[in-house]
Amino acid sequence: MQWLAVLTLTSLAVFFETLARHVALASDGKLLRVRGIPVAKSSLYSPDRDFECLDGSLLIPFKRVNDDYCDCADGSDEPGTAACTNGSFYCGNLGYQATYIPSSWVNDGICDCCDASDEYSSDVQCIDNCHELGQEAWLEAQRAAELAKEGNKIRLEYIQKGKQLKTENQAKLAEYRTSYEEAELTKKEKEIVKTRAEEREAAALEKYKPPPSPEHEEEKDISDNEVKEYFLMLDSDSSGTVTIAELQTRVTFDKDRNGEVSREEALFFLNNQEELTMQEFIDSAWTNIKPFLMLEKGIFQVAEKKNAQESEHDQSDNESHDASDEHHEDDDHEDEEHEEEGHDGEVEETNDEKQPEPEPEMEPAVQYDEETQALIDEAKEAREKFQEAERHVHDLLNEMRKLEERVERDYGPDEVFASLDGQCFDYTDLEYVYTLCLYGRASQRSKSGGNEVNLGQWNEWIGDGVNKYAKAKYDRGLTCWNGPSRNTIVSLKCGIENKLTAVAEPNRCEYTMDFETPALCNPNVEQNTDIHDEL
Ligand code: MAN
Repeated sequence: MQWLAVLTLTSLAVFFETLARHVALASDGKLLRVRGIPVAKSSLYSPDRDFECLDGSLLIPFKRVNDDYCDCADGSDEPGTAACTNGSFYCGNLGYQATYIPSSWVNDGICDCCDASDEYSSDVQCIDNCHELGQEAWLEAQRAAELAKEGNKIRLEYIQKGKQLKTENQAKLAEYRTSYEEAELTKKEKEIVKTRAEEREAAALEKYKPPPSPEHEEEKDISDNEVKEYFLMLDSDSSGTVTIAELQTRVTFDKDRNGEVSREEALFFLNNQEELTMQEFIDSAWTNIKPFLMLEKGIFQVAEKKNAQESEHDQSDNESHDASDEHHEDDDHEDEEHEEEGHDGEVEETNDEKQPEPEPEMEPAVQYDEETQALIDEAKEAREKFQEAERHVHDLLNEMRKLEERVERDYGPDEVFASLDGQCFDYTDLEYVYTLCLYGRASQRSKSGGNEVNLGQWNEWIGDGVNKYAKAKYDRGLTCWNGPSRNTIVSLKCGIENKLTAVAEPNRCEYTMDFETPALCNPNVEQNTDIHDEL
């Protein structure tokens, strides 16, 4: 038994040491025992001279040390009795871990020191079990050392992966930065092309606009009541709010005229809200919507009306658009008449749209002359290319931000935690399944169903000194009813595999989690076995 041999040698050494701690040599050469003090303080308790209270407040004859009467204000004259309420008694605990207990515990009938030294004159029979405790502690220390050695192999792999990830991320980031600069340039170029194409398109479309007449302008102006009516028309399910989905059924909001109203387009009109009440609509959305509605009334109604009616007259109208440029003046005039019809048509359509109607026609059916159509197509293509370039810049920026965050993240010594970033672990108790995602979030889901509850978002490492990576804080979780937002403190220690081993909620909405990981198995660093060092 290897431990026995080691323990015996250690024990002998400690025994003599401890013996020395408990005795003082009197002038007659006799060993005088001074109870309750360690060897380091024995020179302060010399039987050859008066005793000076350790706080320097009083000098008393040595015979008054441990005479069961408290003389010193700091309790230092009675380390081995319970006379002073503020004194402390030193347990040598040979074979285990020396410790101090309050002097008031001396001879109180309870065994506090494992060597039984605190109950030297009480009725209780204490058994010296320091050796057993020492043996257990020694075994525990052995197990911890073994675990650290095993786990260390995995830790070294993590370090290798972590360093590799860091290099890769840095390289990727550099690439993204270059691509981003290029993408920005491309976007600017596409923007110039788009602006020019749109200018040409707008100029060409001018001739399709009705000539401004005061009467016409007045008609087009939209009164407050009409805004409300318009809101009610948009609110097709009469829910009291206008939503993105409701806007997406209206051609009016197809800003880029690509045949569909995207979520972004709908958000633009709803002032970046998912839905708006009538008042919010009037206050914040109307300003954005009005110009488009006016434009629609000015240009597109004719088309919609024409579509609806499919009149013979429209046929001839279309034909007239196909005619040569010289006839444009006339065409415009005809358009104007139809637009007015269209305006009437708008009211009809408005009423119609209160019922669940099929989606309105998305393509404006105005037949433009070839040259105008070509400019419209060109502008459309330029817009699409610009949007594509814009999306590319946006995506790159997102990726770059994510990577920057990763590159700057504290992955511990030698990037040991890097390969665990994003990995999640579960723990199930009677009521909940808890999930911990490293560098992500902690969450809780009731076993009886319901939504996942956010117990906190990764924040930072908060361990003390060399143990910085033994504790992590997750906060900004779901707000507790009538309380703060939920948060979780994770305690980490060495383990052969990554594992969430315990979860508790010591205070309402404040959680603790215990997590084992090979990332913390380092034989060169003190393992968490308080006793190991004391033997
Ligand atoms: C939920 C859970 C519990 C928490 C209460 C607070 O039931 O998140 O952990 O204590 O809410 O109301």
